[in-house]
Amino acid sequence: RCFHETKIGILGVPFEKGQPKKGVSQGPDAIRKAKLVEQLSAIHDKMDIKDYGNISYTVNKELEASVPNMKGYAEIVGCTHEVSKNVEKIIKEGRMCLTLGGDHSIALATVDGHIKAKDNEICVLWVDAHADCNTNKTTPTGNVHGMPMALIPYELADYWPYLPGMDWHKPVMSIRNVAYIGLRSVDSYERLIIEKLGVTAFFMADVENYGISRVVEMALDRIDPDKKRSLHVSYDIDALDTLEAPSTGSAVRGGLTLREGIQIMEIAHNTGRLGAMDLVEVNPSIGSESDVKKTVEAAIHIILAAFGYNRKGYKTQEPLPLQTF
Ligand code: 4U7
Ligand code: MN
Ligand code: MN
Ligand code: MN
Repeated sequence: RCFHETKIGILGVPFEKGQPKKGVSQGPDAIRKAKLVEQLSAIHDKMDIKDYGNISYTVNKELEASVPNMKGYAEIVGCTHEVSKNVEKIIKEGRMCLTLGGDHSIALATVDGHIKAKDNEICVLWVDAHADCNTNKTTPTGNVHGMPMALIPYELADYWPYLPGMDWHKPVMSIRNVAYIGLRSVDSYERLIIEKLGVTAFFMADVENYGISRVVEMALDRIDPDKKRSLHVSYDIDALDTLEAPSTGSAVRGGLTLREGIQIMEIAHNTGRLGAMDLVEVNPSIGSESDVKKTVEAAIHIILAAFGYNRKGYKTQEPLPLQTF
């Protein structure tokens, strides 16, 4: 076997204030406990994995309720600033950054950190049942895990009020470098945004029509036509069908199979340009013990595929050992 070194930094973000359900903050530790690092290490013998542990942050209570329709605002500001700094640092240390959530609000910060580390030369695949592009004026719930995608691109910056405490956050990337895969639960204002801005979006019907491999190839072609950007995959486990990933807070039936979910990351890996990945919204407090086990195992399969696990087995350069009996 001849492999280049694979350098990964793991960052746990036990954050759950971007949505109302308890338990999603236990996602990172549940995934670690199912032997994530051990299984990543077994992919090949040049895996270099550093676990940076779970993030801690402080909250400025004065920010609470300073923006209408954004629940948990002060906590969001405190956590995301810390996440952005850590992701930037990990990537600048030469590692691909694997962020374990936590709810999806944290992705506004993982993308920000990636942008800062790579001078804005990134593109984003958003794998999700939902479009997560509500602003505080369009949100039906006030839950910030439904908003990160509206905070990331500059095309939507003017639709926000001033966000106190978020001055570090720079919406400098274009929505043209973002694609969705797996959509099937999109609010009407989100649909308006997608259509008005011409966002590259592959809904479940597209997965059925083209097959997942063509969908991913088309998405990558659109968001990085010159094949030179660092790829960020923000993977909400609810992109998978509820049968595959029941332990998550906003499950929607009719989703991706685990096989499709794995293939997305195999293709992402094969680009050679994966720079960062988020795996979010695994909630070990939802469902039965076997539901949780199933969901965590699905998350691990998806992560392993991202970092080179090959379902075909690996090529060897050694001849078969001679049988001497
Ligand atoms: B997730 C929702 F209204 N769109 O904004 C909202 F349906 O990160 C759901 O994808 C958001 O899980 C789901 O609250 C956010 C709702
Ligand atoms: Mn979702
Ligand atoms: Mn999401
Ligand atoms: Mn979700």
